[in-house]
Amino acid sequence: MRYLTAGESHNKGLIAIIEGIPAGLDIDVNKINNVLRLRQGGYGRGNRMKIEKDKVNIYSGVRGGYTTGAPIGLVIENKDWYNYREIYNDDDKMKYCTPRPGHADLVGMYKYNLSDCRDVLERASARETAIRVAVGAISEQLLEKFNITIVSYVYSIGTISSAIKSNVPKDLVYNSPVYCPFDNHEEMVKEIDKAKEEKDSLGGKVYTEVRNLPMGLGSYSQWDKKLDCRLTSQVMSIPSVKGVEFGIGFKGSKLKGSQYHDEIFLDENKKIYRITNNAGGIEGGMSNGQHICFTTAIKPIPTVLKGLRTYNVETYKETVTDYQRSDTTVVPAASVVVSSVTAIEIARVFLEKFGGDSLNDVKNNFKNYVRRVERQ
Ligand code: EPS
Repeated sequence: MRYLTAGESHNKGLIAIIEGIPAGLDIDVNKINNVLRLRQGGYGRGNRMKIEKDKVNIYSGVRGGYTTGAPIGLVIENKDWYNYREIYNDDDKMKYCTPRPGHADLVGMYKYNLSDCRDVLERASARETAIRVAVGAISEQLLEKFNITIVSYVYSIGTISSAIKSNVPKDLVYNSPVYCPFDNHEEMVKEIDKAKEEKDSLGGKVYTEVRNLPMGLGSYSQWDKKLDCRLTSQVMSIPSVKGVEFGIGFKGSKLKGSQYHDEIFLDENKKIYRITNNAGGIEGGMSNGQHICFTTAIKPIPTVLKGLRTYNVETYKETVTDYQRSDTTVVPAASVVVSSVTAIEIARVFLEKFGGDSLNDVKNNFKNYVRRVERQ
């Protein structure tokens, strides 16, 4: 399975083509739109999200509600395009000359030999993640057929943090305005309000858990087949993500081997089990049958309303960044994107191992493998 996206933040819309989803998968469009709604939400979002009502249009590859095995074409329209339609191609009206530190604006302009940050920021905007969420929602619907679920939640915003817990129900996450299933989510809301008043932005951390994945996805045999490498590259491709740690992550570097490693036990039926999951469910670049778990660090977004020091690319004078409408924090929204890209990569590795042209073929391949692994 592979996919590509196209589209800009204020142009007509966002597009994806997915190839390799097996035939015979029933697609629930409402479920896709529900995840799109979650990505638009989360406390701390700005005014753009009041304009957009992201809904996916399936242009190809699905007939009568089922995939046909043909490439799936997806489109999400930008409602804000309507407001920009007459000026979008007007260099003077759309020009953005004060590159934001931390955004792609400055380097993108030099790299592509452009004279306007607008040509960079339109594509570099995190708006692109909307269409990836739609691709992720289809991937998730495939994984659900195999009882594989993915849950991401926020556990830290600014200076407010909670301890991580495993097996948190998804409903609990989305009952919270900041997608944090713990009691201190009210404090996170206050932290966001304070940052908004100060015209500043906030980062945070997200925990992700992949449940019921059988052992043996990914491989030690080549660097680019390792599951942790593959998941990390998907997650790091989300704007604002600055770090990914599996299991107990960096903390593990302070432990001794005898403290860190997840020892292997057999129950009375000779079934393997562990009592710790410090490695985050991945050993030798392969899933080991435990939950896959990792945390993601998200930096505060670069559009800071009080302004950051920069220079004007036309006048070459030092100045501060121009006022732009903005989110105070994208951490809750980013948690939805992390979950979506995780679903995409897990579906990709899953189909590499169990792939077939139809869902039935995949089910048979999966069943045979699980039977063998459980017998051993
Ligand atoms: C976003 C749309 C953007 C921003 C945000 C994400 O809309 P606009 O630029 O029109 O306000 O709200 O973009 C960024 C955080 C960024 O760094 O570019 C969206 O749909 O998620």
